[in-house]
Amino acid sequence: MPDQQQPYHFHSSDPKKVMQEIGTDGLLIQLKKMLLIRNLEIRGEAAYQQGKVGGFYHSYMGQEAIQTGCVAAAGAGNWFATTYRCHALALLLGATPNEIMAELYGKETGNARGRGGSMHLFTDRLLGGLAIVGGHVPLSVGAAFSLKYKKIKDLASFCFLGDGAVAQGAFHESLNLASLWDLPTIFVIENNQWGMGTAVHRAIAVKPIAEHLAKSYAMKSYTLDGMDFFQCYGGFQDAFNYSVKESKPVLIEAITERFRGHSISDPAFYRSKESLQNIMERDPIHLLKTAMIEQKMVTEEQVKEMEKEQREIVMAAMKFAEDSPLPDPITLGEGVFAP
Ligand SMILES: Cc1ncc(C[n+]2csc(CCOP(=O)(O)OP(=O)(O)O)c2C)c(N)n1
Repeated sequence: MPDQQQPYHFHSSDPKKVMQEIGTDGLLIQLKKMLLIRNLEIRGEAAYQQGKVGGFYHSYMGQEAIQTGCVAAAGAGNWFATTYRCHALALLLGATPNEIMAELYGKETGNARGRGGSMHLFTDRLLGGLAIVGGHVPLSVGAAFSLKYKKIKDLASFCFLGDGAVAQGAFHESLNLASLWDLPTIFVIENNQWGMGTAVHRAIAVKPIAEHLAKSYAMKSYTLDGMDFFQCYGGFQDAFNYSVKESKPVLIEAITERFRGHSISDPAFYRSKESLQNIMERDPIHLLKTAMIEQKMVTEEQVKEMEKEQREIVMAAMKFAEDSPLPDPITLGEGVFAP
C-alpha cells in the first residue's frame, strides 16, 4: 500500500472518465482478468505446496492492477519484458491458463515445453519472464530500438522491473541510452516496497524513485497508485500516448505491495501481520469491484459468479497439467544453445 508519509505526487486521472471510456463490458473483462490472475496464483501456490511444482514461485498477488491496467490501456501488440514474477503478464498477453499451469508443473505441454518453469514464460510479444535482476532491461531498449529502426510509430516497448533492479548498472545504462536515442521505452518500476527481505528505503537512495531518476536522464516520469486500476489505466494511457507520439522514453513508478513473501519459501517475517492487514484492505480487486458495484455496473452476486468461473478455468488447467506428459528425457538437449 502506498505509504502516506512518502511524498508521492500521483498522476491525476479521473476514475469516472476511465469508467466511461472503458464502459461496463470492458471493465467486466478487466475484473475477470484480475480474478483469473488471482486464482491462478492461489492454486499455483497450492500445487507447489503439494510438491507438484518445482523450482521457484513468485506470486503477483496484490499487484494485479498494474499490468492489467497497462495492457488494457496500451494494448497487447507492444513489446513487453518482465522479471521472474511473470505469470500475470503472460496471461494478459495471451498465454493460456493451461499452458502456464503445465509449465509450472514442468510438463511438455507447458508454455516453454516444461523447460523454463515459473520464472520463464513467453508469448509472441513477451520477451520473458527473465530471472536476472535488471538483466532484461537492456532487452526492452533493444526492442524499442527495433521499433524506431523499422519506423513503427504506434507501438512502444514496456519493461517491468522491481525496485531492487534500480540499483543495477544495466538499468541506468538502459535509461541513458533510451533517452539519448529517443527510444519509445516505458520503464515501469513496480515498487512493492521490498527486494527479497530488504526494505526499499535501505536499498535505494532516492524517493520517489521515478521522479528523481527521470530528471537525471532527461525523461518524463509518472507515479501511480498501483492498487488502483483506474489510476493505472489512466497513467499508462497518458505515458504510452506521450512515448509513442514523441518517440521518447518514460519512467513510471507504480506504488504497490505484494501480498506474499518474495517467493513461496519466504514467510515474510520482516513484515508485521497488522501491516499486511492494512495493505490487504486496499486489495486492487476489491477496490475495482467496489467501485463497479457502487456505479451499479455489476452486483456482488455477479462478481461471485465470475470468481467461480475463473476458479473453474484454473482447476481445469490444473487437471490439464496433471494429465500432461513430462518431457521425454531424450529431448532435453533440444533448444539449448551450445556453440
Ligand atoms: C543479478 C541478480 N542478483 C541477485 C539475484 C537474486 N534475486 C532474485 S530476486 C531479488 C530481489 C529483487 O527485488 P525486486 O527487483 O524489488 O523485485 P520483486 O521481487 O520485489 O518483484 C534478488 C536479489 C538475481 N536473481 N539476479
